[in-house]
Amino acid sequence: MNQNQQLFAAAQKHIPGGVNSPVRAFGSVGGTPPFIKKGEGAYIWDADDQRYIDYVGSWGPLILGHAHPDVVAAVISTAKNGMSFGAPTALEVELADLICEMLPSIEQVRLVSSGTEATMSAIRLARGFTGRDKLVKFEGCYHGHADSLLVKAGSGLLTFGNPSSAGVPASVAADTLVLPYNDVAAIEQLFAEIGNQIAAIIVEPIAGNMNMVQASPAFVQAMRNLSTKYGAVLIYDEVMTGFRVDLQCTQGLHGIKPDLTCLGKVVGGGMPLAAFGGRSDIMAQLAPLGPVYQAGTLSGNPVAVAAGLVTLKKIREAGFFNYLTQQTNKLITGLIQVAKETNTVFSAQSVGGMFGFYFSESIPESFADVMNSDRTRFNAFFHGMLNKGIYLAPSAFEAGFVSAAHSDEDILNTLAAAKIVFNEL
Ligand code: HOZ
Repeated sequence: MNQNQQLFAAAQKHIPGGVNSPVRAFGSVGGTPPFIKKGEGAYIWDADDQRYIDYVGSWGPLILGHAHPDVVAAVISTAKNGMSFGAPTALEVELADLICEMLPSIEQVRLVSSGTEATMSAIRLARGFTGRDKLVKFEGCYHGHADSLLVKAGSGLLTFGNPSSAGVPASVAADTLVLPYNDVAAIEQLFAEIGNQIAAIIVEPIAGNMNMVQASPAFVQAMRNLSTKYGAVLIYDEVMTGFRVDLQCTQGLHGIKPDLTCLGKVVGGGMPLAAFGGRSDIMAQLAPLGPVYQAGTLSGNPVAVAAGLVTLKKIREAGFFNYLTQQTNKLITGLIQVAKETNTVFSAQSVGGMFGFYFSESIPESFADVMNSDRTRFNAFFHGMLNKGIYLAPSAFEAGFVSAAHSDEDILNTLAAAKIVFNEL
């Protein structure tokens, strides 16, 4: 057994499935997950000293690459003054101000520790604000693992073939209404029937947990118009897309002002930090101002805030996003070209530093389209690439990420590996 196999076997003794988050177990692709011991720039190294070009980037946060020196320096210097206080700090005020400056829809923001906390809290807030219970979500969208959101969800639930979780009371799930993604007629019909009972629509405006699927302009506009008309809260879950697809996130690209936005991943620069925010009249319902309770010992943790602040400041530097977008484009157009040369049925797309690729003729627009792509081919491609030192998300239902540390040479090496692997499929 190599080191990765030994560690995976040892991990299973005291950690369920050997992992602390299900997709990491390689359940849908099979095999042993590499245990990562180091990351630097675009690369990670496993316990057997194998180096990989990393297109997971900790599932999105590492937009600057692994262990960026400025982020590491900020974390160390902040930690030297104390790890956590459970009391307000100047740093969190700076981060809140910066988020509100970067995202005009956010007038007030609260910091939390994970994307799950952000979405769960945003939904409670929307329910408290409207006095209504019903929640609309879309098939294949994943918004973390709070009870009311684990209904027909994506990410690990799709990986393991069960898009709804055991342990969620039927009474809780009953208030979650699930519609097909990008289906304007379905959402119009639902609002016409029960629009005045709906507290919120929550959506990944570019879905990244059923692979990457983009919302159409008509769908986005319908969600905005219907929420406004019926007094429901429109929640953009930009945990994955926030500061990843554009400096103003998906909402900037769409020209849409959601009522609430959930952020995570990039906003924490690789540390456990997330946020939710939006209209100040809605945010004013939160305790201590209002009756909707939400709290956390590690909320606004100074070390995490320091990492997030440096990351946001770096991505605002002139040319950063253009470069990131250009590198991601090179990867995606290159993959499409190599697939063509090898007669592989394949499609791919990217927005900013986020991408999706599919073993299907055309880019999926819905959960049903994603389910029609060739997952057996994905699994073979995944392992072929892993063997060649290219680390992709271990599931056909996840998006991929490029960082500013990915060089032209990294991308060319990735394409050279892909050409060999496509030929072997
Ligand atoms: N839910 C994440 C993917 N969409 C996976 C998180 C993890 O395993 O770290």
